[in-house]
Amino acid sequence: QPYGRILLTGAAGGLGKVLRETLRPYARVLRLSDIAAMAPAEGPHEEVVPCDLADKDAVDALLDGVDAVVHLGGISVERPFEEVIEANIRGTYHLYEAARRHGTRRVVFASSNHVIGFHRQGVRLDSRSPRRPDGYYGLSKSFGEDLASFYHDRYGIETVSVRIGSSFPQPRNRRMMHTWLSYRDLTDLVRRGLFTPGVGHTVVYGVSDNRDSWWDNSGAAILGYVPQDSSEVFRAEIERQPEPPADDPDRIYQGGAFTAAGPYENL
Ligand code: NAI
Ligand code: 15L
Repeated sequence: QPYGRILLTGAAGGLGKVLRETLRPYARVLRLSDIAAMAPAEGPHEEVVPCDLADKDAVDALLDGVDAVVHLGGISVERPFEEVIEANIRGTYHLYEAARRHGTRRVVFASSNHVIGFHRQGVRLDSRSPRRPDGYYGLSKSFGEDLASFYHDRYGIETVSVRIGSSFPQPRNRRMMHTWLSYRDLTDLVRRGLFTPGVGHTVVYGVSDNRDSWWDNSGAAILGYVPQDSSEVFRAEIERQPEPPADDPDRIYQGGAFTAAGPYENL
């Protein structure tokens, strides 16, 4: 049974453009929102509503009539705290407050592997492993997961927080052989996050069936998620790239180069 209206934040972004197409069957109306320009609505099944997540009143209006949210909007790479706090920390708070006020019951939150990014590569983690954020961006996603937990305990809003690995058409480097999430598996995971009953607040890894994964995704069993794709088909191509030197963070930490960004001073 599709939802009446699903809100997709970050609709102008890389994953937003993908899910704009692939989530179509799951709602009578998809409300598409971003601070950046979006393609116009393609028909009555789409609404295009520009909004800055940092604007509390605008986000409140955005949630009017929304049954479920796929929350992708925000800063998606490591940036100075002053930037991250607006879209990701205030913005995600605004979203949950508006969801509470408007009776929205379900959120799928695009968290990130950067909440655990300072764990070393090869260490096997599950969804209960201690978080080790690798920057302000990872910290903001960690906050988002805690916000989801709080809004479930306090107000009963259910969330699936998906710690997305690397979701691109194909892996870009050796690290992403471990972290890659295909668009097909992403869509399946988001769909399950929207429709599986009784998830409370569930944290899962957004990763395909890659060889040598660092993540035990048994926490995703509640969703019945069984990834269909694997980075293996790209191995020969990716392994033509030179191996990074042994001291390159892309070879040491699960979060790769994000662990080495900053410091940000004299802004
Ligand atoms: P993206 O950067 O292409 O899309 C994010 C969108 O959020 C952009 O279109 C941007 O304009 C919008 N945005 C930024 N600030 C905003 C604000 N103040 N108000 C409203 N909208 C704002 O990122 P991508 O790759 O599509 O990722 C989507 C989500 O998934 C992000 O939350 C990202 O952190 C998360 N994610 C993505 C991964 C990936 O591999 N693509 C990996 C891990 C997490
Ligand atoms: C992320 O969180 C970013 O949004 C994405 O652009 C990639 O860098 C990804 O993590 C990754 O770790 O590969």
